[in-house]
Amino acid sequence: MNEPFTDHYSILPGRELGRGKFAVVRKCVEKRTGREYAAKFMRKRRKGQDCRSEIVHEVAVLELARASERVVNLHQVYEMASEMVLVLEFAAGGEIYFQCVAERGEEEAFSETEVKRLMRQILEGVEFLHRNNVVHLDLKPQNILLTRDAPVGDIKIVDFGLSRMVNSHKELREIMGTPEYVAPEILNYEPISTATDMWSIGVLAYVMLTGVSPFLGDNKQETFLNISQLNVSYTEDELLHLDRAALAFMQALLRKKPQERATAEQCLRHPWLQQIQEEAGQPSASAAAAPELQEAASASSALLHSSPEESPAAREENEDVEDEEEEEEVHEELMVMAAYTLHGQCRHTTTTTTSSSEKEVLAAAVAAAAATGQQQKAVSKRFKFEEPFIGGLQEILPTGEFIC
Ligand code: EBD
Repeated sequence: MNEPFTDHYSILPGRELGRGKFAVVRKCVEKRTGREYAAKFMRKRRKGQDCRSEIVHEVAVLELARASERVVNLHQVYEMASEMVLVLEFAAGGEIYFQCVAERGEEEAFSETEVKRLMRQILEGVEFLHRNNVVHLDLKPQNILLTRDAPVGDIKIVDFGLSRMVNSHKELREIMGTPEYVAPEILNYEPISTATDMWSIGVLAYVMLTGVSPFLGDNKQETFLNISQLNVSYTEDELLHLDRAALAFMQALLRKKPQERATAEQCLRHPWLQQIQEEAGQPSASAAAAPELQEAASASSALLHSSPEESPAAREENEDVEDEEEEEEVHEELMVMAAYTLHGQCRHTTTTTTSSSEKEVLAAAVAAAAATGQQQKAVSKRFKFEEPFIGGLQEILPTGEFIC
């Protein structure tokens, strides 16, 4: 399809749905049918490198995932000289992010019953992806959209810009993701697997249920340290009113060893998700549904402590200095570890190589944070409201923008 996109679609005026460094998402209408879509405009050249193949990868994954209702549908693709346009299903409800950070007890925040229904849908999507050897690697509330918001609709998983194929013959190691949601193995430059997504699902469940980001520190180093030390509190006020099965669910996922985490399939059979229709506050089904998950809670509790009020004295934020150039500001918090990926290679080449400088630099950063002293405690806290929020789209291919 080489006809210009604008022959067939009108771009609706008004706010962008999302924006990243190399992509803009806008609402549009197909002229022939009057149907609404979201058009994702993606630049093919980024930092002087041809990144067309990465966009093609994203398209391929979306095509593969056409069979799943839980993944945003790809309608058409247009290729122009310098950009490609992915015409995607329009999800009118937007990101679940806003309901996650809404004040608890208020109208806008999800109830536990709602979270269960949405989490089940998210797991259905992730189970589909994993069954097809796709790992998403950037699961977070900004990448889970709703078909409508009142009443709350169904979920659609979006943004496959960081996704990868995994298979048993080839090891995949990379450093990427969104700090609050990355699994410990990413920080350690250890192999990535479907379990890497399951960690993010654990973080997602925590955030959806409480509005608190469990590993968020005052800066990335602290966040990474909280993750690698499994500094997470299961005694926050926000967790106390929850079904205990909800805690067990999160604890089955927030485990350091990937092989110990529950799979998407196991999660779907977890007691917490068995009685979707039940009233909020009612006790959950018996443990019989997935006995293999029951030990998780006790096994990990030894590692956990409640979070202190203190946050460490302000240290210099030495990150992101390399990211001065081009285009709009991008939400800092959502950025991937720019500081650790400064060399000039395309990230497709970062698989399997040993003793990568990335690994060393990242390990050094985590060690440096540890060395500042106060770090044996959890420093998790709420979302940073003070930071500007720009449309919700993190940069597409965040690693790429530094490496590509
Ligand atoms: N906010 C966003 N998307 C919306 C709306 C509000 N509808 C979409 N934010 C958003 C978040 C992540 C990405 C893009 C936009 N319907 N369909 C889409 C958006 C497809 C995914 C990242 C673009 C109402 C991506 N891709």
